[in-house]
Amino acid sequence: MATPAWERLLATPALYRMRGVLGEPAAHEVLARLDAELEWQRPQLRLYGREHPIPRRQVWMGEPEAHYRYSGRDFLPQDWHPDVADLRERVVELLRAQGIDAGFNSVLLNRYADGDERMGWHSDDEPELGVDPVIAAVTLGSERPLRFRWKRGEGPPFNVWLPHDSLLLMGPGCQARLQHALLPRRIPGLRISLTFRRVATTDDAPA
Ligand SMILES: O=C(O)CCC(=O)C(=O)O
Ligand SMILES: [Mn+2]
Repeated sequence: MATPAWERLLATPALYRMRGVLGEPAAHEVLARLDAELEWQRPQLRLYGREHPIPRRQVWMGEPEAHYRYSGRDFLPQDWHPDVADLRERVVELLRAQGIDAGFNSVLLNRYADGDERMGWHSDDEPELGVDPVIAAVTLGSERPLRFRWKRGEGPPFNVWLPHDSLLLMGPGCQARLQHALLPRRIPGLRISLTFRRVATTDDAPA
């Protein structure tokens, strides 16, 4: 498959977008299969001492040793779905062509049924992601903006629109300097995102 072009959104920290990751009809077929075949979960999050269901559904997937701690919970990964395993290979190959050795061993899949479902402000900077992680996010389905804001007010907040079948690369520095959120918007339609990560495993050498 031909390699589509990267668009540079920011040079420092590196923020890049690519359209047409899988091409059609593959991208729509993968969206439909992931929606139908995954065990989508809505875990409870503890916020100010109270439990709330998260405003989206999610699946944690990856290598068996890729545990993930989130809001005080330990999530065990589900086995790779074949489409997600293929997509990981595709993303890793696209990044390798840019000289980035990502080594993703896991992915958080988020399922937003419509524009009411969302993810709040955060950086992906959990300790198990290591120092200065590279994160690659594939969007399938409804196009929505991912909103970014600078932690130290270096500039105004900005939107990155993520169309169906696109890939967003958050490179070195992104998590340290920026937060991101998928805010509620009056945009109909299902959206699934896959944020590929490398989490430290018990096999990794101690830091
Ligand atoms: O759905 C998105 O594009 C954002 C997901 C995200 O930020 C995450 O999984 O950490
Ligand atoms: Mn994130």
